[in-house]
Amino acid sequence: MPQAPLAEMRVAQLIDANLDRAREGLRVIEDWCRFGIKREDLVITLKDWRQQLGSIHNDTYKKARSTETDQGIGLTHPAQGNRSSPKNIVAANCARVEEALRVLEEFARNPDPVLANTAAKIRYGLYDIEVKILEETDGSRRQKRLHLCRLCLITQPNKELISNVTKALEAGIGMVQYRSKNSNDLQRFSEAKQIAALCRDYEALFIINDRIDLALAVEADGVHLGQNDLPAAVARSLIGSERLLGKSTHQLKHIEMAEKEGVDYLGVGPVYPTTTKPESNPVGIGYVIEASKSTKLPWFAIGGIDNSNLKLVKAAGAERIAVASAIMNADDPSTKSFELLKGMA
Ligand code: 3NM
Repeated sequence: MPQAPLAEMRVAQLIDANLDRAREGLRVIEDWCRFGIKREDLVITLKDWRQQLGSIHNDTYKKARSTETDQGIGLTHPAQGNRSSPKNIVAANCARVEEALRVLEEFARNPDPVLANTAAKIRYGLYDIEVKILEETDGSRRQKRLHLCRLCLITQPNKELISNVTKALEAGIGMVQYRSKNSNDLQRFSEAKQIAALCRDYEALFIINDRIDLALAVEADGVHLGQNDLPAAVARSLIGSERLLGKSTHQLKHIEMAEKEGVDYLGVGPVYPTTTKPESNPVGIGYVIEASKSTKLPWFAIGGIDNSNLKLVKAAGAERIAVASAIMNADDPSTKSFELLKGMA
């Protein structure tokens, strides 16, 4: 059987090694997009690229493979040990794939122009995807969820707390705020930890009322403060820029102030009388109308909201509502959450 000339054999070996490198690296990036940032759109493209490279990774290249003579096998670089965060891992693999594709472009140009063109096309596409992945921070993910959220459940101490929260999440609520004024920290920590895990499973935001320490301890998505709580600047310095900061407002002056303070979202209420916060006087539907005209921040109408007044609240301009008793005291929190979500659609 005639042997391929040595130089051709070496080029085939080099192409084989770089096709492996590119396909493996793309798989790493694809899995981060699937499980880490849940970007199905990017997964589809990455998978397609892997398959394109797979279909031109033909037997000629695989047969040229010789692990015995490949001097690079088993060599590691000190930088490989520094890939501690998913971001570093993704960045390193993007670089690895881009380099491998560049090598393929150079060496395949004559013997295999289809491969060279495919490698070039994927390399340019990957530069764009890399930027998209690196822009996908915890903060941007939380902001996106906040904008999409229509219904926030405010928890109240309740024997069925975890079960009620689960039912509301099953119905599709976008945010849970843990609020517990009358219990001890051990109980708060245990409950908040369970709800944080549930929210992660259902891809809903989890916010802690008042307690920054608790929010950090259970890795919540943010903190909600009242008018008499810590100044927003202090809260922000503690929670950082990636977590959400919400603030209750009861008059236009509070909205203006909260905007200057750089909070991420507002509570607007209490719209109606509420037994959940009996110390607060209702501000009425007029304040909802004012809020809808005066702020660009995402905001939740809150206080005494239920099916009976939902239409009015929505007509006043509210795109989001926050509700405690209507869901927590419902016979069926799941159906109630469905109804409220439908009313806000
Ligand atoms: N904050 P319900 S009203 C916790 O206006 C809370 O800042 C409000 O509970 C505010 O849905 C309120 O049971 C109570 O009325 C919301």
